Amino acid sequence: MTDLKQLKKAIVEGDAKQAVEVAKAALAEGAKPLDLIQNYMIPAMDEVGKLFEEEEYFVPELLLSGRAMRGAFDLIRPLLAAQGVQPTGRVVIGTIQGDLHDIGKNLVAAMLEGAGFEVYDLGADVKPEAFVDTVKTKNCDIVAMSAMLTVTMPKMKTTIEALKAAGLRDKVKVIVGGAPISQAYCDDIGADAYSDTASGAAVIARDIMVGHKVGAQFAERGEKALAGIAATAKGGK
Ligand code: B1M
Repeated sequence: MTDLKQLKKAIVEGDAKQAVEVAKAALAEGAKPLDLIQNYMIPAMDEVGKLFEEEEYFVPELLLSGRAMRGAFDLIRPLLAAQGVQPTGRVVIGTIQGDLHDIGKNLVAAMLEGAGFEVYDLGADVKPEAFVDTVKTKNCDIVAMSAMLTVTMPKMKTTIEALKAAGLRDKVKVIVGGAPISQAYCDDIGADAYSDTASGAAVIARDIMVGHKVGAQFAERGEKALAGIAATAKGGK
């Protein structure tokens, strides 16, 4: 039986090869993808952050740990998304301009895919105009923004302003998250919802689709998708 503590250790030590090997073995033995993420991989990155704060780790170590996390996560991602449901809605997601942290954002994107959303992932360091263009061209229902740096957090507000200027603010709901973000900040910048976790963001996105007040088409599409998920679950697939 694989010792999952080795997964955490490999990420903390920035050993991508070992992280991938342990994750692969654990999945082959039937470990739950979410268990790996929530109980071993995220705590590993928390420890890396602590070591950085204590000046035991510097940027190169952060990069190596980030790469190890990514390697294991790339194995898990398809498993989270493989639920075979029809699209619940369309989401454009990205880490805001000036911010290169993409691990948390990738988790949110994977959870949204797992919840049946069509996800347009613009990556990290995303300009407000890129969010706006994607909402327009892909007819998105939700804009999801992640931020990890206090200095660049205001770009969330800039993005919301850009949506307003493009006449799109009433057509989309905006969800925000990331370590320095709070409900108070969400309210302050005029976003619609805040979540402190990736899975919470997916639940909120689902709620938005079924309870959206702006247009009936949101509720209709969301209800259909949820019915599909319920049917799939009943069939034991
Ligand atoms: Co940097 N970094 N980093 N970093 N880094 C932090 C964020 C920091 C807190 C470390 C510290 O000082 N303790 C600090 C920020 C301080 C601040 O502003 N308050 C910091 C700093 C200072 C920096 C640099 C400035 C360092 C430097 O160069 N001197 C630099 C900035 C570069 C830039 O972005 N312009 C920098 C660079 C980097 C790396 C590139 C080396 C690397 C990122 C690699 C990558 O992402 N590909 C890195 C890393 C790895 C970290 C830490 C160690 C780990 C971040 C992480 O991936 N966490 C981080 C310390 C820490 O977090 N403890 C740190 C795991 C991830 C799963 O959590 O992203 O919080 P998180 O996501 C969570 C929730 O927040 C939520 O869901 C996820 C899981 O449930 N969530 C959402 C996230 N987005 C959401 C969106 C939602 C909803 C929920 O709705 C849309």
